[in-house]
Amino acid sequence: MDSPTGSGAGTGSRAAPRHASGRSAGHRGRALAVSAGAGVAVAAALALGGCTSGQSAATSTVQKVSANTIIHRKLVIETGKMDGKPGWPRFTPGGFTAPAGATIVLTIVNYDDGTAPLPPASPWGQVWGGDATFGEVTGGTELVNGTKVNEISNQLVSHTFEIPALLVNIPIPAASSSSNPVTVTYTFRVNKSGTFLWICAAPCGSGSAGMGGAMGANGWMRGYVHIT
Ligand SMILES: [Cu+2]
Repeated sequence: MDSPTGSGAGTGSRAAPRHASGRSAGHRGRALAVSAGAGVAVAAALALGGCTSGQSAATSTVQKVSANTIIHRKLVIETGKMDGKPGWPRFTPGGFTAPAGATIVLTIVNYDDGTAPLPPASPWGQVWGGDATFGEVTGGTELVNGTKVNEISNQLVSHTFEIPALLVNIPIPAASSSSNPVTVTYTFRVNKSGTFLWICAAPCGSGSAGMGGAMGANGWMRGYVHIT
C-alpha cells in the first residue's frame, strides 16, 4: 500500500462512517472487521486513491457517463417465508450493475416486517453518503416512503445495504406488515469502476447472534455491486 495519498493515515477515517465522528472506537473496530471481507476492494480503492484513470483491478473497461444519466435499479427484500427458506431473508436480485458517474436511483422494497436491532451505539442505523474526501461517491440521499431520513433508529432497523469500500450504508426499516412493504430510495453516484462487496450489517441471520445463515451467503445478505 504505497499510495501517494497516504493510505496508512487514511485507513482509519475510511473505515468509519462520515456521520459517526462521536462513535466509540469499539464500533469503528467492528466496521474494520466487517470491511475486511472486502479486503481486495478496499485495497484497490486505497491504491487508486490518487489515480484518475477510473480503473480498478476488477475491470478492464470504463464507461464514463455524466450525472445526467439516471440509472434506476431495484432490489426486493423477501422474507424467508417468501423465498422458500425459512429464517433466510434475502435481497433479490443479489446485486446490480451501473455505469461509473451516473446518478443511480436505487429502490429497495422491503417485505420483511421483522427487525434485526443494532446495538445502541452502532453506526449502521445511519445513512452514509460515501466518502466526500476521496470523491469516489457523491450524493447518498435516502428516502423512506418518500420522506428524507438521515438515520433509522437502531432498534427499528430490519436490514442494511452497506458497501464498505465505498462508505455507503442504507439502513432499512421493517415493513409495517408482510403485505405492506416499505420502500427505500437511495440516490448516489460512484465515480470509479470496480466490483464492490455489499453486505447487510443488521444481525438478521440465524444463530444466537443473528450472524449465521443468510448473513454469510452471497445472493442472500451479501453480494456484489458492479460499477462499469
Ligand atoms: Cu439483513
